[in-house]
Amino acid sequence: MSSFDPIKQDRFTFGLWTVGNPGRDPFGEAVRPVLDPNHIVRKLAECGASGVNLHDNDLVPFGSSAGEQDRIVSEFKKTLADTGMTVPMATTNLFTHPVFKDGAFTSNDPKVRAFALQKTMRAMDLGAELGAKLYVFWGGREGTEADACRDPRSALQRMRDAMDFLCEYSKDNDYGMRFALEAKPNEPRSEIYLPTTGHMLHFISTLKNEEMVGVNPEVAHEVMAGLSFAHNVAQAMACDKLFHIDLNGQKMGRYDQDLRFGSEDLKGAFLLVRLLEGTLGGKRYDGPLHFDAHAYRSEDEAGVWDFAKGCMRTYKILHEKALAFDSDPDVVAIIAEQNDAAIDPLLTGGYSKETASSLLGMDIDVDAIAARGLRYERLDQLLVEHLLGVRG
Ligand code: GLT
Ligand code: MN
Ligand code: MN
Repeated sequence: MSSFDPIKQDRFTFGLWTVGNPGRDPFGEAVRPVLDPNHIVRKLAECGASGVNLHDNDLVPFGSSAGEQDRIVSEFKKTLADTGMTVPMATTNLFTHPVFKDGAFTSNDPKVRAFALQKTMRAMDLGAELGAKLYVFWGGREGTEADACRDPRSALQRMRDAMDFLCEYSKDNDYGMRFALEAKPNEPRSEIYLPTTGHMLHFISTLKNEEMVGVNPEVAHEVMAGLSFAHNVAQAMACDKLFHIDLNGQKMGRYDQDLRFGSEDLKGAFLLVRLLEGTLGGKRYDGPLHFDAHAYRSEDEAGVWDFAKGCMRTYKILHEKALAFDSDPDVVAIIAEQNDAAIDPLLTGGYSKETASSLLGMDIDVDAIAARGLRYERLDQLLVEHLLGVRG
């Protein structure tokens, strides 16, 4: 077994809807049969994943009776126990049923908003029964085409009311859940409220139980918005709000591709793994590493497991590359070159009259600094050479 083969300790997870994606798209039918959730769990365990995540209706079809739900859930729990797999995260499908065609928590119709809360409370009960301590909210339909239909401030207030209510529901039932809000700029709606992780971070600061709520950034969604995924994740990590992460691959300017992790923008994937694993320093992310992606439409079931193994292997390979890069003496030297241990404390220690007068009295040779080359061409080439495997 090579060291890149995934093991449970790697904390890799997949959604039932990811490896279970049958390849349907707006222009074509499914190309693969729908897989049984118990089969998915067994196969994921064999591949080295540690857990599986789900929407309520990925496991229990919409409209099932209480008896059917009990039967499905008890068989699923047995499969989890047999394979040692966990369910770290659960979520609600608030986008497939036509009742949600104009949103769920933000709909203009209070009956739709009531149904969205009812469905979410029931899905949280299911998640809690399966042991999930993280609960994701992706507002897929929380948006507009005809933007004149509501004041966007009402949408934000409705979203806030829903989050405040559901935080209390978790507390009231002792579920011990933390919520992770997932942003996406568009698709399936023309505009989606709270379109990026940065928007979510501010929104969270307006909630009654803000300590319970963090983010679930997804590579594809920030790239669709034209942003650096690593920078968005860094901001979430810096304020201890990275509760969960959706890893995948995406080309800029496309629809939400949800490709195999690392299959596009390898440099971006490398910088992300370097950040999550803290190889440059700083706190590591220690939550689940979830792949919210699916296999190409060209694949049969065997290709789905190739896809799943590929996501996990690429993460582990990039982790090794990041360790090698950050311990490469040439890299360390370029990054250290601009350090100045005498000045740095003046800039990080906060304001005082003494610091202000030290700064005001400092003689800074701006022309010499401006004339100096920073050797970032060399640094980036070193990164490329590590990635291409000729260094490290
Ligand atoms: C859907 C979406 C994902 C979300 C899932 C959670 S569902 O596949 O595209 O980004 O994370 O609701
Ligand atoms: Mn996602
Ligand atoms: Mn996506």
